[in-house]
Amino acid sequence: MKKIVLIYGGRSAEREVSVWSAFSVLKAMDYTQVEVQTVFISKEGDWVKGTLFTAPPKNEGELHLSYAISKEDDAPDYTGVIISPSEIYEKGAIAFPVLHGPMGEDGTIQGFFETIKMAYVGSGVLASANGMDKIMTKHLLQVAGIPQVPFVPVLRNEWKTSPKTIFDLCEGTLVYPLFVKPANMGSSVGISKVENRQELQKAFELAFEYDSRVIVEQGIDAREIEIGLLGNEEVKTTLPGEIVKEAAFYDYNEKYIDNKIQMAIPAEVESEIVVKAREYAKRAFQILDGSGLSRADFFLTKNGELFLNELNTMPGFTQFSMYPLLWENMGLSYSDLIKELITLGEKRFEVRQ
Ligand code: ADP
Ligand code: MG
Ligand code: MG
Ligand code: K
Repeated sequence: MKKIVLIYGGRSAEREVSVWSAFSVLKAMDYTQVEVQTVFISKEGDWVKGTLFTAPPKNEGELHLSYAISKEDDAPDYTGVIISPSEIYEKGAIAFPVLHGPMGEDGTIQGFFETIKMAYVGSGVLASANGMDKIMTKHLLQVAGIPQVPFVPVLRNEWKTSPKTIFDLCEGTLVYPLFVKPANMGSSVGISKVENRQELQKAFELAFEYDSRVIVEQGIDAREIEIGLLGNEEVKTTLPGEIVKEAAFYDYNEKYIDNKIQMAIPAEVESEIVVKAREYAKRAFQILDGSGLSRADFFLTKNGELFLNELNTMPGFTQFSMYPLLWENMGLSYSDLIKELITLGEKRFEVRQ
């Protein structure tokens, strides 16, 4: 039996998505081949040893869902034990960190796996850190010649010492509406769309609550299309899917809690654009040093201009999420996708040993 250590929850604001992703993954594992030790990371950062699954969970309760989402103490059946992170190590076992956002998707936990010499699913330290940081991503995409919207990176210290210079720089380089984002976040947390200087000021204040690095981007009116990536040094891409929008942009609640997003898979996009998007996605994955999986998110304007927005190294992974559905559209089922990700993680580990 192969041992999978499924790690979920996490300290980031995206904890809840992670729990739902983990639940889907657990249900789809092939228990004739594997057993799954669950470990959840609480809001406070405690590592809690959960159940050892040798069969799929029957309901979310088995995942201590309410405990994992928040420590509000409405989980009376909770029996987990707090462990030291290194206790997850077991020879031959592979970690599957279904964690989104800082302290999970950003290279920190990947560094920990490297340190204890444990195989793991997904990107390594460099790609995770690069993909999580919107400023670093943009710098790398620039080097790779991949089109993206104009942007201005701003450090908290610059903002504090000379806000007027920053306002002038943003307004001199970009045209309202602008998007203001913490560099190290995901799931729309801390992001604002702004129409004027007053809103820009507020948006900076909010974004700097989450990170000391903020990016201001040119807002554009565009369709959002996404490409799935799967592989290590050799990587495959999917046809694009589209996020069909109604609101100006999806905030965290709309995206994940209210489930308001509609998807079109495959997206109705001209074939030349599909070819370009797949090529840019691949190039981005390679320049960021991706491995395992990623979802490349693009903007597509009415004039057919394509801009890469970001690469998500641990995209939402529930059975209803874009990334697995993109692969399903290519003929790869959710359970086979999971198997493939585990194989890729093991291969990467062997190569690096
Ligand atoms: P996250 O990592 O939190 O998903 P994104 O950069 O993808 O951050 O931004 C979240 C959403 O905000 C996007 O999916 C899109 O709807 C909207 N958005 C972000 N940047 C822009 C932009 N420059 N122009 C138009 N819409 C944007
Ligand atoms: Mg993101
Ligand atoms: Mg996004
Ligand atoms: K990202």
